[in-house]
Amino acid sequence: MGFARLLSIRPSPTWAVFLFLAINSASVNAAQLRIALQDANTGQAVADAVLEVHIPVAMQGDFSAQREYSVDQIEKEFVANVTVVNVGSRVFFPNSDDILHHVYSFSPAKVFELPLYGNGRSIDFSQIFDQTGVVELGCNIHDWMLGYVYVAETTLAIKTDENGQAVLDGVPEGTYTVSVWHPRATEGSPELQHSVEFSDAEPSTLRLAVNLARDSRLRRAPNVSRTRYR
Ligand SMILES: [Cu+2]
Repeated sequence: MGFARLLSIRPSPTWAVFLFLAINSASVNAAQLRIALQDANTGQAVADAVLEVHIPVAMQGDFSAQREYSVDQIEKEFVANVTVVNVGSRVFFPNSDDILHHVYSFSPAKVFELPLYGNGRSIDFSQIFDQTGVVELGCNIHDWMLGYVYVAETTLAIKTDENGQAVLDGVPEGTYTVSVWHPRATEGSPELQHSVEFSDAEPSTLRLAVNLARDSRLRRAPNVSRTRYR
């Protein structure tokens, strides 16, 4: 019986330590970015801002993934208003409304126009975003509909929540530029580019205040007509 025991391989404290080290080594040299963003004028939290960590091109291969995303159309708004994708990803544009929408973009990073379509067929329509940049979405029927697809170089980009906060894990150690983008951030705002040192010893925290232009977006038109376009 003692002999049989010698031959069997069982989990032991030694194995457990080995396993722990093996799992942990995969995340060694990964740092965390923590963000808190507020409006420089009002002090209010800024949601829907995108922060991107710009790593050298040679490193980007390890931080790329072609994923699938969805920008819905709900009650004549794009939902979410800002969607962060990494380059090469596909974005679907479902239409959850019982009316027709006509999605387009004139942005250099992705010029496209989807057919006019309503609820039901909408999953058929998608686009691959193969250039970095901000793509502004509009609807030919509803002028106030405005949305954004932020196409990042890598997966190292994240959007602030309603508290103006975001946490990005898995950033490689090193010093990189972190950019801040928001649809209403004013040009020349001093807080839009930062050099940040990342270390796995402790999170890198950015507490930022940005200047935002007033929200000049056209409010939705009153629902005076019941045509299929409204
Ligand atoms: Cu529309």
